[in-house]
Amino acid sequence: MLKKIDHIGIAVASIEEARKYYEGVLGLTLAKIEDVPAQKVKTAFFDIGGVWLELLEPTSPDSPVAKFLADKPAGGLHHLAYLSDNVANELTAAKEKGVRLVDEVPRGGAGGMEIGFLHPKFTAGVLTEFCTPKG
Ligand code: CMX
Repeated sequence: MLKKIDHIGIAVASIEEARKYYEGVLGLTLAKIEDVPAQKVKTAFFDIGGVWLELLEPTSPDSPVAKFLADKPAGGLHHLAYLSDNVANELTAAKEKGVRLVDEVPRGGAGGMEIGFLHPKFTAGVLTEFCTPKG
């Protein structure tokens, strides 16, 4: 079952540059910076009313976020992540409804989460992530 929006992923070329806007203009507080080698990204999290903004900076030229930025150099909305009580069940249910999966099984993501993505061609254009705290 989906519970809420957990986070909004935003692709940026540089977290150091982008955080000037989120901190300096919007007045948000940086909660943490975390490398996620499995996803080839560095992440920065800001809490806004119980929803995280997750800045995503590629750490490798073959990162999915590097590919996104190649098409959209200014960056922008990369994905919406829904908190679920069971990522595997969400993936199975979506597949049964004809949605192409990026992840057939959950994998590790930022913040100790299990995550899984649906392909954006099957999700009305917005890349969809499901996430569940591990354990
Ligand atoms: N949002 C919406 N559409 C997107 C997209 C995104 N983030 N990324 C790619 N697309 C679209 C492209 O615009 C393209 O559309 P057109 O064919 O109309 O031009 C299409 O998807 C490309 O599809 P593809 O060739 O099958 O896939 P790509 O090689 O471009 O990769 C994707 C896209 C989503 C499969 C890949 O980025 C992926 O596997 N993402 C999941 C993992 C991820 O994003 N990790 C980083 C974040 C991790 C974290 O939050 O911790």
